[in-house]
Amino acid sequence: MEQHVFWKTQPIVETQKISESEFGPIEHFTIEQTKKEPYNLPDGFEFHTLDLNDDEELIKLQTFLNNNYLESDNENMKFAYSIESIKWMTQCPGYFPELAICVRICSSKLIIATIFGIPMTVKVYDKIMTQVEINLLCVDKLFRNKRLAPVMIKEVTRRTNLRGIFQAIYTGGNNLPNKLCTARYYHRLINVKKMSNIGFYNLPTNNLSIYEKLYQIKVPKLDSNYKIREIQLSDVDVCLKKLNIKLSQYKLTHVFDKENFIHYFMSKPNINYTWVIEKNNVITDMISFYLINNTVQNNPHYSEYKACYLYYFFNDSLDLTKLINIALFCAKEVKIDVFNILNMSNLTTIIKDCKFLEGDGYLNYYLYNYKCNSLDPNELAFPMF
Ligand code: MYA
Repeated sequence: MEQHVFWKTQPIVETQKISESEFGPIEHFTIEQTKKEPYNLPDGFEFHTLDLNDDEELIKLQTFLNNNYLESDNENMKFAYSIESIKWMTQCPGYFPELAICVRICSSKLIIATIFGIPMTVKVYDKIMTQVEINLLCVDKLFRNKRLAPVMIKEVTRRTNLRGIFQAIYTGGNNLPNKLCTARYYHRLINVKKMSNIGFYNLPTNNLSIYEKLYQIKVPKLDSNYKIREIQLSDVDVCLKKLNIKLSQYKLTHVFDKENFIHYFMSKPNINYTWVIEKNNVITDMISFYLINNTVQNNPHYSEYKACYLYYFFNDSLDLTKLINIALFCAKEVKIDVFNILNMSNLTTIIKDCKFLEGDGYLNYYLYNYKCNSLDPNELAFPMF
């Protein structure tokens, strides 16, 4: 912890083994003691709250993120969020407008840093609480390593505290002292030729047709009493109930209400998709995924690819392998090139049968101002954007 100049000042603890009676907030803050004015920024910079209903602001945000957020090590592949997917990620029902924060250069109004807090109901072990999920922390490449991130984090904390919320959940590829869980990425190639050609996954190019055959997506074989279809509004009550029952078995998960369920699970083309499986006209299984477009640079054949990430599911009837194979089939139908999962929620059991390849990326999960014991990925059902 000592080397973390910022984090050592924050209410976090290094992972340890404690008894369940000690789980809970690390510090007991109140709204009254929360600072009422924004944190100071270096001269020439200002905090600005982004108006997520203003298309011009959204375009500026999109440009900033797509130039500065996540990219491959060689910078050839970059996330390319659409405006609609940014809105979906950040504007859930009951979102707090003031947690869409950016730092701008005062004179030019150019965005040089962002951070977002999205309220959600989170279950940690057996406690259910309102937290914010922190996401899209990003500093312009030209302004990195200048200690701007700690100011962004402190400002989003201050604004969240003023809402009476004192805990947060966040993820990152980086190693911070209070790591709660580490999950690993696995990838299922769908468009083998494209993903190999752009260097997403290196396969022997002289034998590509063998791999194309190996990774061919097959039409799911189901008994005639099963039907696969996209979710409809009339499915919401039953799916919400079944999903929350399934999620209640995990030690770190999201608890959905109806409004949030509709927001996160009704399919929106090129953003997120949910399929349900009916057996004798009764919904028994559900699976969803969301999509992130990526740009590809320096490639003569391809300029983009579509990745999707497994989101939430329940399977009361089908085995998990069958359900994931259905998701792969549906993903191919909407032209996804690669299907990504994290090895949480017992998904390790399907990796081999569904032909997922081990990735080199890891995702660490963290809680802010809450102590509890670390988790095995199988105890977690918490996909994050
Ligand atoms: S994860 C996505 C993170 N974004 C990217 O990876 C995009 C590309 N990278 C960048 O834009 C920059 O490198 C970032 C850091 C912005 C990441 N989580 O300003 P600095 C600490 C937590 O000189 P920069 C996501 O969005 C670092 O350990 N801390 O660094 C979730 C060091 O502190 P210390 C981080 O490289 C974000 C200090 O900042 C992260 O210019 C959750 C260095 O600052 C990180 N990802 O900028 C945030 N990266 O010396 C926490 C660096 O102590 C939320 N640092 O080690 C906490 C809860 C808040 C709400 C609470 C409410 C109750």
